[in-house]
Amino acid sequence: MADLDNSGTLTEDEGRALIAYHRKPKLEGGEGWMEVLEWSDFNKDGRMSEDELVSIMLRHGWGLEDIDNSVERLHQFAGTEAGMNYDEFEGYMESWGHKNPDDEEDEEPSKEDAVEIKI
Ligand SMILES: [Ca+2]
Repeated sequence: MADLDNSGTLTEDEGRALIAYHRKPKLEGGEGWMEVLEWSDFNKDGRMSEDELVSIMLRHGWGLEDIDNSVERLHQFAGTEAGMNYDEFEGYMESWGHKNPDDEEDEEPSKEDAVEIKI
């Protein structure tokens, strides 16, 4: 994953990028899916690859069995060998029964507004 130019070795820049990737603050949960995809997207190609999925899951404490299942599912949704684009990632997340927190946030203010009107 870190070998961005597929040269078989890590350049200094690639090494630094890998270290930076692993030092990034973890996601706390509740992030929108676009943010999750961007967090994982090491090579910034707009897609979550198998390596990137494994990395983000390891980093967030998932077990190997969960990671295996997720990788298998990634391959069902990924449109290319480079991984899932946002639309595919959305389908992947929905297939686990997850809802995008970004969508829920859009709905919540309207409920609060309704309460305010009653008062
Ligand atoms: Ca990527």
